Amino acid sequence: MMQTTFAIIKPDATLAKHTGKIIDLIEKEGFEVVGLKKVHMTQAKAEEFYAVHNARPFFGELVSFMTSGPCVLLALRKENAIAAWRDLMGATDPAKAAPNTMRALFGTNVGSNATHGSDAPETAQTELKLFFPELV
Ligand code: 3AN
Repeated sequence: MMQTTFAIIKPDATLAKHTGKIIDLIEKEGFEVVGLKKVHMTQAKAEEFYAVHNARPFFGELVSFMTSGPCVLLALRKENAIAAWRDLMGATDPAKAAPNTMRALFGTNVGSNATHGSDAPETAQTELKLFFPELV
């Protein structure tokens, strides 16, 4: 099934100048980049985006990390894009991520882990609507 998922290249990766390498790997894996923008998220936007995690102990840390620099936002289209991008990202903790995944290659730790990807079709819709309202 053709799907569009939502991805973020997080501030650790944009500040380390890994944006080009990550997008190159995304395109080599057969994704079509159907939306792309670079934004420095406000605290309010980051809190809205991560609202599902607002009871977690690391919520404050997460919001401050996501607003610490620019993010590159992507809408990615491919067959089964949601699972395909999660596979290409690797596990949340870069130390546990499979070789050659985005988080193994570019992540530092469980907080600074280079990329985000929607985890389900409903989440992808919500996240795309939040950042790419013109596409949904
Ligand atoms: P994923 O992004 O792989 O779906 P989730 O949903 O478990 O992972 O975590 C959501 C976000 O919270 C991730 N971006 C991750 O970097 C961050 N996160 C998860 N666990 C921690 C933690 N223990 N400390 C700081 N940030 C965390």
